[in-house]
Amino acid sequence: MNDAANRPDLWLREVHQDAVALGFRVVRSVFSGRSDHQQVDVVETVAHGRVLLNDGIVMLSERDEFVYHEMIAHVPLFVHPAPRRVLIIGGGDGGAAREVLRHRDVERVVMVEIDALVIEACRRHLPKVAAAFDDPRLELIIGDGVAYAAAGGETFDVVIVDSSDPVGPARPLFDAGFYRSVANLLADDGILVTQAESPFYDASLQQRMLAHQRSLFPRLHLYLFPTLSYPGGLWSFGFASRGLCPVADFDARRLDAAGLALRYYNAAVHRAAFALPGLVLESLGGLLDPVPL
Ligand code: SPD
Repeated sequence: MNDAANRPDLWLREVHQDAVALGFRVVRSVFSGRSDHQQVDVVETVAHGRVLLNDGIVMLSERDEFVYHEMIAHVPLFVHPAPRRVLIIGGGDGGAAREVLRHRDVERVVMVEIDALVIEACRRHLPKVAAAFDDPRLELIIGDGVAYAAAGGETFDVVIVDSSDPVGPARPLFDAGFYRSVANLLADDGILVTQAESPFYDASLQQRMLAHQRSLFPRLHLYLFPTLSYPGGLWSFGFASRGLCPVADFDARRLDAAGLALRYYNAAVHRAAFALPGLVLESLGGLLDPVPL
C-alpha cells in the first residue's frame, strides 16, 4: 500500500462478493508486510482510526473493534458458570484475548494464531487492541489451529474461534473436521463461539457451518451485533454447547459484580443479541434452538 500522506483523495475499498463495496477514507499507510500466509496492512483512516487488513479485507477498525471483541468474549464467559481455561483460535490482533483476560477468574488462555506477522503488526501499530499479550496467563502458540485442535491434549471451558473469512488461511476453520476436533477439546459444560459472518450476505455459508456444528452439539444458537467495519452492518457469532443455554444460564449478577467498564456489552444487550429477525429464522431456524426471551 502506498504512503498516502499527501493524497487526501485516497480511499480504501473492500469489495465484497464482487457486488458491493465498503469504503474508508485513508490518511496514510502505517504498516504493510507479506507473510507466508497473507498480506497484512494497517492504515490510518479519517473516521475509523487505524484499520487492520488481511489480504485487503478489513479485520477491525479502532472505532468499533470493542463491539466485536466484547461480544465474542463476554457472552460465553458470563454463561459458563466458572470459566477458567479458554482457547482462542485465530484472534492474532489480540482483541478477543484482551477481553477474555479482563475476567479475573480466568486462569489460562491459549491462543493459536497461524500468522506471527498479524501479531507483530498489531503489537506495534494497534497497541490498544493488542493490550494483553504480556499477561502471564496467556500462552501464545504460532501455529495452525486446525492441527492444534486435532492433536488434542488439553481441555477448555470456552473455545473462541476468532477467524477471518473462509478464504485463505481461515478456510479450514469452517469445516466439519475442525469442529469435531474442537468438540473433543471442550469440557462437558464447555461452550464454543465461532465467527459466523453476515446474515445478509453469507446465509448459505452460515447454513453449512452451523449444520456441521448441529451434528456435534445438543444446543446451537446464533447471536447478532452491529459492525461499522464489515459489509452489511450486521454480524454474527455461533454459540454451541452441550446444554448451557445462552439466555437461561446467563449470569447477569456475575456481570454486575465484575464491574467491567464496557462500551457495548451489558445484560440487556446479551439477551437481545439472541433475538433473531425473520430473515435469520427463515434461513437458519431449522438448525437453531429456541431461547427464552
Ligand atoms: N469480513 C471480515 C471478518 C473478520 C472477522 N474477524 C476479525 C478478527 C477480529 N479480532
